[in-house]
Amino acid sequence: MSSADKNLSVFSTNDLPDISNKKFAIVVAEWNDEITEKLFEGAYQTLLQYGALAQNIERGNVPGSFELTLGAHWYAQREDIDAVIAIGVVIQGETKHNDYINHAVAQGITNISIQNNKPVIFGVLTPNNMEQAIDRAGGVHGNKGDEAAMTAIKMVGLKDKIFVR
Ligand code: DLZ
Repeated sequence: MSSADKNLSVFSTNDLPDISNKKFAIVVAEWNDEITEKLFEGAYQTLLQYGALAQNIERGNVPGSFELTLGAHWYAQREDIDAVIAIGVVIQGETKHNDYINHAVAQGITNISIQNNKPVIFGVLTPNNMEQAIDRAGGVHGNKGDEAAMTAIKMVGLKDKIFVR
């Protein structure tokens, strides 16, 4: 399915783990905040809906998506945090910046996830324009924040399944 056809808020919810004792951090880029606030809200509400406790969800803001990697790394280093969700929006085509930012953040988040041995989720929209961003921030294509939170939940569950006996 192409991403244009996918609704980001529709996912399989079979066999989800109990996350009532899991801690999550959500790192939010302030650039394009009219969109990132909606993504944050989607992620936050999805974690609550599937069993996370409000006191177990922390939020930290960073200025732009480029800083998501370091912000997420700081949270991921904390023993008590089980998963980190990085939220940002980089509009393609506005400046050359987007190539550098998108690649750096995607690579950075992959690296810190592996270094810290815990899920660090890429909740970053990379649309061609603002309309596509709106469509994926609670619009016709659902909410990327919902999908990022569900990914965090599933990865936390998989880690426990593999390592906790
Ligand atoms: C500079 C910049 C540009 C041009 N575009 C975006 C964007 O679309 N989305 C985003 O999250 N951040 C953008 N930034 C800011 C950078 O991520 C970073 O915060 C600055 O380059 C630091 O000076």
